[in-house]
Amino acid sequence: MERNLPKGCRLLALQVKGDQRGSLIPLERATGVPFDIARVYFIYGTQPGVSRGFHAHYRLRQVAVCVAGSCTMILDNGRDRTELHLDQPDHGIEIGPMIWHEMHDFSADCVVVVLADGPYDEGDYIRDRAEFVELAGIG
Ligand code: T46
Repeated sequence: MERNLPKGCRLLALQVKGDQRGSLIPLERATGVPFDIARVYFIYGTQPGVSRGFHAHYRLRQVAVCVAGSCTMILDNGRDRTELHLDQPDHGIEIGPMIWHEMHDFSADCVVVVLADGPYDEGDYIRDRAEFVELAGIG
């Protein structure tokens, strides 16, 4: 399932613990999360036609998992943009530092769970794309 993603980003195949009752996916270092999880947040109830993100982080590492519905994730290192359709709860997307990311095409039932390796810090966000491109050293 490896795709041509920007450096610092990866598709993670999450281990499904299934039995006759259904499926369960544990998320921790031992099952492939590439950092110690410091924070978890959910994105849901985003209206179709609304987009989110449009920023990069200086230091934060994250893994996003679309656990219900679907959306599109754009990963962009300032030069190359990769578009991923997220609709599988057993696929995680690692989003490294200095990756501009956007989310589009939310289905009404979309729920994205995001794991982060640090606390919420508005100072870690780069929300201006021109500044991001300059900092990424690509523009
Ligand atoms: C990211 C993408 C994938 C908090 O108070 N604590 C938190 O941990 C987070 C993530 C957000 N917030 C507040 C800040 C805003 O007032 O929640 C509000 C919505 O956050 P934001 O506009 O940043 O949401 P998105 O969907 O554009 O971005 C989020 C994350 O913020 C971001 O780190 O990588 O999802």
